[in-house]
Amino acid sequence: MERMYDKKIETITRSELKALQLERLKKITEYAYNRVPFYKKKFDEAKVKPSDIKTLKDIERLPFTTKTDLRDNYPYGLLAVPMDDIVRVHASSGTSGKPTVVAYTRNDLDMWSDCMARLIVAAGGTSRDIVQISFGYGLFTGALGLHQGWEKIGATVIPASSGNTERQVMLLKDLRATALVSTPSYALYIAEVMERMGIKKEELALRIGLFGSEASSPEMHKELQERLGVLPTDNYGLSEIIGPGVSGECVFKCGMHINEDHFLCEILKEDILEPVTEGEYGELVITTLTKEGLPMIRYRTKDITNITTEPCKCGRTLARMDKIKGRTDDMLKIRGVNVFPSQIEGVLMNIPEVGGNYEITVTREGCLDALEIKVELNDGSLLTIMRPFLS
Ligand code: DLL
Repeated sequence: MERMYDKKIETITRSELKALQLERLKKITEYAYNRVPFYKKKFDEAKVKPSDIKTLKDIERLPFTTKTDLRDNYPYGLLAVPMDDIVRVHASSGTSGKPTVVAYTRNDLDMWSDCMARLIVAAGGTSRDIVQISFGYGLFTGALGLHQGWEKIGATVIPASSGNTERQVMLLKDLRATALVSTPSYALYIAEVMERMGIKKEELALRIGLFGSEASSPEMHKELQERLGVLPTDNYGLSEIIGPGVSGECVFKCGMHINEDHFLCEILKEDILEPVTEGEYGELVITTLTKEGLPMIRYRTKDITNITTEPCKCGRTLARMDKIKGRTDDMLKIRGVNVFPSQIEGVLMNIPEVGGNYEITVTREGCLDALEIKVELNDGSLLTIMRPFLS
């Protein structure tokens, strides 16, 4: 059996897990209903009470929550605790100019680090690793999320942040990093810069790479393996739910194990939002079962995937979700940043010289995604904006 961070939960029987999930679902619905006026109103409108939750299937009676709800209640309207109990905020971009703000209590941060620690160990991480975190530190959940998880397992963390890629390569080489954490496209870019600098992968000590926050294909993973000498694994999450730490691949790389004792996942048919049969693709909807600061009931991620509960070779019984196949909306992820075309439109339409038509194209610069925007001006001429907002 593989090494595990929390064997008791990671190998729990499906029936014990379901019982635990039901107990927690009852508690969190009660908690959200009593503490967050937004949920009380939504439940009342849907004519459902927390006491109606008697089985896991009863979750289908609860109303959904969306990114728009977070935006409408910006910045702290959905919090279930007084601000005094909040110890951290993060944010991600929303559909308007305002970011989506998320907040954590002390217990939320502990739960988050435990979830991360499980995924890190599943991906092959150990206390002996020296890990370079090349996600941007700041409001983005990626860097601090992974950072706390690696520290929790006792590894050595290099908080390199992103950018200044030649320096990243120097740090990887000189500080003898054995693990790399970044977006998959940035890892490929690091490989490209390393090759340009005339440094061979054999000169590095890298052995594993935890990549996430954007889609990566098996071909991309093969390339990462060849060019950086790492065993790459994919990990998934979103700020509204916790950040990274929702699910991640084990070394067998056959789907991302979900931390199901904290995140109850449903896959719903895209158009009618009703459950699919196991294995079918649909929209992932997540309910946080233990989060105190910002509980999320049936949050529509808009991400498309499927879930299997078939046993995994690693011995974990936690269900696995497939790589994200796409989105049900038009959100783009460009270099780890969520970009909504409507945000760009909002900016363009406030410029008096700009006419009504524009075209957004996602292009490739080496291994990195980039945006190009063609705008029709009022005088009939065409303006091309390359790499808007990206440094
Ligand atoms: O990207 C959290 C994260 C950080 C996950 C680091 C993994 C590693 P947001 O910025 O809120 O949070 O973006 C969430 O990114 O709804 C997906 O559309 C996309 N996404 C995240 N991970 C993956 C992945 C973080 N492994 C949004 N594959 C999500 C494909 C991903 N898409």
